[in-house]
Amino acid sequence: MSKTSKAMKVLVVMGSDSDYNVMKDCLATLKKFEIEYECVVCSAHRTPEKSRELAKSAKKNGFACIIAAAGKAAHLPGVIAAYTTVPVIGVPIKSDALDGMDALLAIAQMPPGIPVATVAINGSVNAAVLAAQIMAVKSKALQIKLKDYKQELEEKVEKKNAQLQEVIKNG
Ligand code: RP5
Repeated sequence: MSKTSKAMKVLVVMGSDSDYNVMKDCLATLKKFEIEYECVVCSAHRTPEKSRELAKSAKKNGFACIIAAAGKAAHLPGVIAAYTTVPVIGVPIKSDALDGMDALLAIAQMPPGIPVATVAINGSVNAAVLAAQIMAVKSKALQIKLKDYKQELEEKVEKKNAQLQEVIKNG
């Protein structure tokens, strides 16, 4: 599916298949930017060896960026970041008990030297956009797509503003 280049893939890792409902928007956004990705379920706690292997092989497997999503005691993004120099973007997934604050803090509060670029709770779209922006450093095509994307956002806001002005005028 890639229109970028062979070494411009994103690895999307989810702590559970139950994270897919949030992460499907991330995948859709990667698709929109025509970024090739692989998406796997892998848990830092339930499949620790797989987490290590995925992280350690990410660079040689051609991944330019890793997006890791997890809820609750969300150690997955940090554990992956510990094993690789590929940039890791963490997505805290909202769960019932603490509304995602648990995952947000677990993902964001990394020790110096091992960063995880943390997006908002359930901010899976931004994870994809940030991955695109990281990869755009080496891709003119992606730079253009990102510029178009921002233009689309601007146009949507202006359209909503125009509609609101009508409501205000007539209300
Ligand atoms: C985390 O625990 C997962 O990322 C998920 O958000 C949460 C619940 O996992 P399941 O019990 O639904 O598999 O590790």
